[in-house]
Amino acid sequence: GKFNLAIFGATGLVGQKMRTILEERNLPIENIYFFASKNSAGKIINFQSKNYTIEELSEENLKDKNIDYALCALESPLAKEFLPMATKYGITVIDNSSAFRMNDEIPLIVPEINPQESSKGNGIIASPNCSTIQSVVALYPIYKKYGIKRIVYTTYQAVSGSGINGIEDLYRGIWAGENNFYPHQIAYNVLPHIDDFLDDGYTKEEVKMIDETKKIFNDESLKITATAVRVPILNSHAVSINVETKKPFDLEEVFNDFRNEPGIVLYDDVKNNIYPMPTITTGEDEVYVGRIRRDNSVENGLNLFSVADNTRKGAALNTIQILEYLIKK
Ligand code: 2RA
Repeated sequence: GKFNLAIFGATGLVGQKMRTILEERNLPIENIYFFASKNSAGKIINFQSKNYTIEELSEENLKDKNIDYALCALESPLAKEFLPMATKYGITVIDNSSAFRMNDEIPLIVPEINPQESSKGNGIIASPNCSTIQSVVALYPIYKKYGIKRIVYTTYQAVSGSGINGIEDLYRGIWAGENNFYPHQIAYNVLPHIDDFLDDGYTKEEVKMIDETKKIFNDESLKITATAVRVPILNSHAVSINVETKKPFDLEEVFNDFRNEPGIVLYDDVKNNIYPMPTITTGEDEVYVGRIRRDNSVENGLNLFSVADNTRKGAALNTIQILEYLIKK
């Protein structure tokens, strides 16, 4: 049936993308409310050719609206501040932020993999980090059939992962050789530095990929390492994945496994220069997988390359697919 929906953080890049995708997918929405910070309150935005006034996200503005679901595009600190309160008013929140992902009571959901977990939790459902989502979607057919011992991730992440600030810094770098968001100029450069560094020399982004992969597959035995790199492209993340399976595999069979997996486009015909690229995936919903080849340096080794639109499947679309699963139940 119809339901009342809220977007928390409606004016940021992910919040705007949530609105775009909701326009595309025509969910049975009764009423929709757009919440943002105080300085965005009062602005008008258009949705399904109707004008809506953005409201400041506050308990006062939430409590009497009978909202059923909220898609949260807030940064983590604000998500921590507002989401527990929102669930007090019976709102089920699907959260794109990293605030609650590793909380044992909170399910971490990729609809292609573990949708059934979303019925757990206390009203908050976490959506994984963008680079994690496109990696586990690509790995799922392998995990299901051959088991996985070890994963090595290397990412090539677009500046849109940092929102509007990242996009502006790329242009600043191109036009003026300057930077004031990233620690160094990103234009004509790569930064092996996404999110904060930890004492062990890893970044939080790398730890997110490691911890979230284990939680989504519900498999703490997985051996995983990651290197997350910011690259000077506007949109779509790419991830080079080296994986060691438990069981032996036949490469032709692996190609077929990818061919039949929902949410994946097998894009691999290197004799014709066909392989996943950000210019192909931007604007698309699926995770594109290619460069599939055996890694002969280890037993049961496989290399693959996963590319996806980090603001769609990596963020807004994944939260909306979780919502679609919940309303169908
Ligand atoms: C990034 N994955 O790309 C992080 C957050 N979206 O910056």
